[in-house]
Amino acid sequence: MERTLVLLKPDALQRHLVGPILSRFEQKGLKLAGLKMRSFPLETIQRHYSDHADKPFYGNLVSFMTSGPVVAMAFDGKDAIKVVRTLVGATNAREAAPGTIRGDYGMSFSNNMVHASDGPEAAEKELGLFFAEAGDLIDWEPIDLGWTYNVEEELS
Ligand code: FUP
Repeated sequence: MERTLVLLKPDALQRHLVGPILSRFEQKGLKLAGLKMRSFPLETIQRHYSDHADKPFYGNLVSFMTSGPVVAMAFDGKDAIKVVRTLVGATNAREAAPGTIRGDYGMSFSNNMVHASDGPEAAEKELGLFFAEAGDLIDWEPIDLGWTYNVEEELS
């Protein structure tokens, strides 16, 4: 099982898309392991996007991400990082495939509603940034786990 970080960006909240987007992940079979709405401190957002610090769009990206509240979510699942990235779709929402979150709900490159960790290293760093407090992340067992997966082939 893998754990990954998803952020619903300020545009997702302004456009009342928190419920529809969260539903996509839940309905896929991913398990919610953490959920938090905050106006995150500038420093948290800067550290989150530190890989982009030298890019021309970094300033606008950080301003956008601190322009309103963000919903941080952690999801568990087999290959969760890749599964979530596939559900989210291409960065430019205008080019994202129909059926993906960005493809279905967005028209913008920068206001693209969702962030999702792009690999195990990023997931570990980002989960540590947004779910740093004790009790933020919860291990629990959904009763349908044995129906969501094939127990012998996928869970043992
Ligand atoms: P993604 O992994 O799809 O979230 O995209 P990136 O990590 O490459 O970029 C992070 C965010 O920076 C994107 F969601 C949108 C923004 N961005 C720009 O505004 N302009 C660019 O040229 C690239 C990224």
